Amino acid sequence: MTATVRLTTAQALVKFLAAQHVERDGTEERLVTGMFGIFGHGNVAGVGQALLQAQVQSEEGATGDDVLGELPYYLARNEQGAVHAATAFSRTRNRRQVMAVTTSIGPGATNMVTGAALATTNRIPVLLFPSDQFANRVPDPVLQQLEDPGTLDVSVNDVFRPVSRFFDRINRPEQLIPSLMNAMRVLTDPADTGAVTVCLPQDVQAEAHDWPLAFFRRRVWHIGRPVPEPAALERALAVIRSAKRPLVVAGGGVVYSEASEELRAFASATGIPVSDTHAGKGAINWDHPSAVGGVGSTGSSAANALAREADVVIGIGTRYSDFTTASHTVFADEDVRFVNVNVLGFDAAKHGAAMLVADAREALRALTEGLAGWEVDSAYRQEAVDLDAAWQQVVDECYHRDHTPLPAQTEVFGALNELMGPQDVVINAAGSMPGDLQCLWRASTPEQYHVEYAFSCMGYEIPASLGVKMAVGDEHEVVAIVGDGTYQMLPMEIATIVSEGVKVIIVLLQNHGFASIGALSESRGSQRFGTKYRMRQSSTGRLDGAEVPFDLAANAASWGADVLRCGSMAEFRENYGKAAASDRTTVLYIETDLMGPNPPGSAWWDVPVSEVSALESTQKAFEEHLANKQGQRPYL
Ligand SMILES: Cc1ncc(C[n+]2csc(CCOP(=O)(O)OP(=O)(O)O)c2C)c(N)n1
Ligand SMILES: [Mg+2]
Repeated sequence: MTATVRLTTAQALVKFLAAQHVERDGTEERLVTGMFGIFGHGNVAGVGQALLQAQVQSEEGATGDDVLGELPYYLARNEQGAVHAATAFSRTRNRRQVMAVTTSIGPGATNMVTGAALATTNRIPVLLFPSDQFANRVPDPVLQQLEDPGTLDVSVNDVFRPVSRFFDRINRPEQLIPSLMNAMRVLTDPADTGAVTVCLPQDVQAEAHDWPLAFFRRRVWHIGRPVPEPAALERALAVIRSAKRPLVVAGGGVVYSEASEELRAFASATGIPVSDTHAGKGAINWDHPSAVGGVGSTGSSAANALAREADVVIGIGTRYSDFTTASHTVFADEDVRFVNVNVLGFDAAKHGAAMLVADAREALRALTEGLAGWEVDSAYRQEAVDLDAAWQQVVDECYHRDHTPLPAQTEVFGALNELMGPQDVVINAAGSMPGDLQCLWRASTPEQYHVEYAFSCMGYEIPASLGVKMAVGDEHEVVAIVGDGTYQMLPMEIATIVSEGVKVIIVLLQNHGFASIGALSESRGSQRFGTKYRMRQSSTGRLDGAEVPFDLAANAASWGADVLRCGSMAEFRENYGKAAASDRTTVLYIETDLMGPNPPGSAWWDVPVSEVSALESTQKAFEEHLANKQGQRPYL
């Protein structure tokens, strides 16, 4: 007879998660290291009871088949923040380890949808357990249940389907077995990974079942490194060997595969210049002779000049977002061809590429070996070096502008870049900051640069700083840069950070509005309408009165952080030193100029402009838009 243990579904869930491990390159560690969450009636007596039992049993050193194992619990303030923290943790661990999130039903569950979409868009694993309405339907409709007169087989949790790479609902306890096995498979598959959502009806969580003990055995999931197929490798090598002006685009896949050394070796041996995306920044150190910085809409003039004339683009671990291709304009050579290295065939196939469906590290080794003896012309090598040197002068100017009366935000980035160590982490996601950071940040390691620019979600930064800090530990500073707009959207995880005794540095850039969307609005003819935080003025009826009299620094202090107000760049630098020396979470508050100046742009971004308009500003912007669209094309 099969040996079994009688546990609730929620207890079985915790016991299973505590037994999962992961292996890559010979290192074994826990796969699921903890669970964030917020309890409500949907999960307090099910998952909540199981987490408590796990804690009590481990405090008591209990032994026996019904011992659940350790799964630390972290109380978040907002479910969206919980998912961001978990996602940032996993990204920092290069997708080797994950955190889970438990929520109640209804709004607690749907609050996670944005976080799930962010994780899936970024191809980062995160494990979500939204609670769900009763599977037995006896007390329906329960508090927070959405009713559909046309079907009883629907709940708000169905909105997770398109934003999850794996979705399931546990309507009977025994369904947990195949569900969790598949959940672990997806979490640990670099090609398939993203948000994994397993909905837990509130009655089923608390229901007992006799589980086979084998379900809970110590299990190791292996993160693979698929090698390139020999014929595909030959095809890719032939394309590269025929190139006169090749350019690498290094994406997040290089970082997650931990292939920096191989990328540097490939670049040094072949002389091929290497540009990067947000997720790939630092994969090659900024001062490597082949590094030319960020490419695309907010890229460096060096990378974009090379991209324009590249005859072969070698994309490694990139999704080719519109910011990377400058909306299909930056690769301008009529006959440009692509070689794409990616674990996911979907990405490898983009732009009619010669596909190498493989792990970045394995593929780079094979390409370097296959190209032995081949390199680009020394004139081309030198051209890349010269272009980068010219761009580095622009970076220095942006870092040290001495702009008055308020500093430009690029001066803040310069100070941080100079003050932070190579293993410290800078975090950002939305606003005008990612664009500046992509072209200005000098990343010496991939760990240093954590900008979420697939979903570019305002509010990611503060919860992400918690997840990153949990991943990197106390020796490394973790610095979240947030705009005033982002701050107002999701500041509350500062309370979680403080209550967990975690130390991060938050740099709050106050410019009383949207520098980003304001500038975009102006350039697209919409005159910065609705992009400033101003009082509604009765004479105009518009939001163009005085600055709104709130004090975000005082607000940050109210969550329990130390706050240092910085009246100048000199004071900012001095206060960064204080924040770094402190063991408490510190907010550095600084007012910056809403109007920049920002770094000079060298590529376009396609944002549609109204084709007909009664406004002259819009008509003019539409003409410009049409002219810019001329350079746009499919890559076939
Ligand atoms: C959740 C979310 N809502 C809306 C947007 C669109 N958006 C992008 S940047 C931005 C304004 C950000 O303002 P702030 O944080 O002050 O940064 P700044 O633009 O001033 O640099 C908005 C609304 C977004 N990226 N994310
Ligand atoms: Mg702002």
